[in-house]
Amino acid sequence: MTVTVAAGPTERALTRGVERLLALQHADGWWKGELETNVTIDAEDLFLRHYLGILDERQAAATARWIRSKQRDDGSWATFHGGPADLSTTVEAYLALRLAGDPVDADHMQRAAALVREAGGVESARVFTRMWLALLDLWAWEDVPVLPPEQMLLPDRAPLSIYAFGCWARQTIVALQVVTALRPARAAPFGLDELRAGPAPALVPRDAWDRAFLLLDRGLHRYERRPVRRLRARALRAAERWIVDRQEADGSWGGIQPPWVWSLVALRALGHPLEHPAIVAGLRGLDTFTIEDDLGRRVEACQSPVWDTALAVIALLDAGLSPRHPAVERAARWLVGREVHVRGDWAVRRPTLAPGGFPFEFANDNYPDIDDTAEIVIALRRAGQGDAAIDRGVAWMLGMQSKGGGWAAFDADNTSGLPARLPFCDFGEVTDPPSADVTAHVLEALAHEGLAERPEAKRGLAYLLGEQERDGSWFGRWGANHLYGTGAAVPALAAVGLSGHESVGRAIDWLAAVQNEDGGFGEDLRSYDDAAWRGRGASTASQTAWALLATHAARERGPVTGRAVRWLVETQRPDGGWDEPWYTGTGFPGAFYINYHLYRLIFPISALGRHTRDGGTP
Ligand code: R04
Repeated sequence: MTVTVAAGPTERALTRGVERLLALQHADGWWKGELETNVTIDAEDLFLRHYLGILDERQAAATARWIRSKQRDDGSWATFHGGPADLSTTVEAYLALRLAGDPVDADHMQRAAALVREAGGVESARVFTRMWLALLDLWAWEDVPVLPPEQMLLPDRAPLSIYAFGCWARQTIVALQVVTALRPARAAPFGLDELRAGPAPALVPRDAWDRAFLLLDRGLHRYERRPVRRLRARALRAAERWIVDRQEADGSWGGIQPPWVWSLVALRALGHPLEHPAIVAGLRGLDTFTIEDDLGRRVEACQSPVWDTALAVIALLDAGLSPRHPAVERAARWLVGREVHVRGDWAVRRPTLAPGGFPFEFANDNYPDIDDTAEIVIALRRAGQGDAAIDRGVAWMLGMQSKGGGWAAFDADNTSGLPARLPFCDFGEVTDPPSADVTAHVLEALAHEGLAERPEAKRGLAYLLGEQERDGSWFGRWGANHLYGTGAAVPALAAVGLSGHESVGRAIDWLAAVQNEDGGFGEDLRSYDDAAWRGRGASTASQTAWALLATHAARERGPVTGRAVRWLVETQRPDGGWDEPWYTGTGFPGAFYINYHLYRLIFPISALGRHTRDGGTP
């Protein structure tokens, strides 16, 4: 029963938060917070435009302003707020500023260049960075790993077929097959000698696989000098068709920047003019991912409208809004219309499964996201809309379960260990294995649908319990980090009736042990590399809310909960929102992080809503 107490501070905070969220809804029913990542995305936008010959001085200046505003005191750039110097990011930011006209002898440029040299020079930058340099004729294509387009001719289920890679890597690889085969370049109007530090130490193979793949790369480099002409031509045609077939309605590829910009480079390198419809649509789409305000010009690496909207609907219902509230109705109706009715790449592993998933972005028919589908099933059921879409979404999720019982983001059984061993793959995850956070969301959705007794749910539960760490927490693959995993897993366990399970008790003990002095919760991104940082870091609104989702599900009403609620109430801004410069979203652990600008509002509303509606907080 909902207990309505006289509006105390918690209720007032909740109301203010809800009002702010309602004010941010788009007229069509959706929400979309800025998806902030790092300046490589902005730098690469300038590289792309330089290569295509469409770099506009005004755009370059506005982007340069943004990039300069993110420079650290030591002259470097990081990949997230408060993060350490990152060599590849600094190289790309520096070169983008050079393209925009910043002089080599400017103080901020000299500090950046010195830092690059100290950190090993361009020679030690990641493969992607060196490929961009090659496109600007600042690096030899010979000195990047080879990605032969002949890979397209492998059977779909072959060990190193493109379908052995996660969809984000797959789409980038097909574009890069074309690019590394054709070796296009448009010279930058400057050199980069000031960034060199001498040859990078040769890679030392650690085992037989490393040796095998280094030999393969050497062999491929030799093959590249005299490819079999007819085979090469056929492979390039296959790659081109694959790329053109996968462009989305908004002009993107997969709704994410890396395959998008490299696909545009590939199409141009194949000889298509800028007027080619795919290039026109691609460039126009990029404009819709570009934000320009007084802070400068920047490009979103991805957009999260479907994800944000599903989570916002859940939050508003948690806060006590009626499913018939017009904002909820409009949002739910918009969500129903986002269902994907066609097969995507996922069908390679599940050829007989009917479509029924939902994407993360406005347009991504080829790669619906299992995580989004789970949250939408929950949101729509609670909002009382889209029965048929819910059923298809559930059937699709059930069919996308991986062999081990877990669920991944975009594919089933995408777990090969081979892709990560290629010399090309030196950045981020390249496969899409199941994770605890996605599995927890699916399990919660299945339980919500009354399907907790289905064999798929039982196997999902076993997977999830098996993923619990010895300290009682769960790893967060797509959110930072053990607070995100635990904030997903405990509500899922509660949904299947296990709120009193010893595993939940251990999770709550872990939360109690990592709670900050100030009552909030925070987890530094260093936790991905160093277990000492698990659950530790400056308190943030979203991470405090995740902890509260767990304590709520565990029916823990003691001081841990009370202090965390108080932290949220006391740190709320007068406008109903929260500040959150810290990144709490994860693209690739250890490599690519995301600040989802609505997380700081949506998750506190869910947490405060659930806690106040269940009888108030201690
Ligand atoms: C939050 C959970 C929903 N779902 C994950 C979706 C995340 C959407 O945001 C991104 C996805 C991305 N993928 N790949 C990249 C990427 C960036 C995002 C990516 C980034 C850099 C490079 C290559 C790929 F912001 Br380089 C899938 C589970």
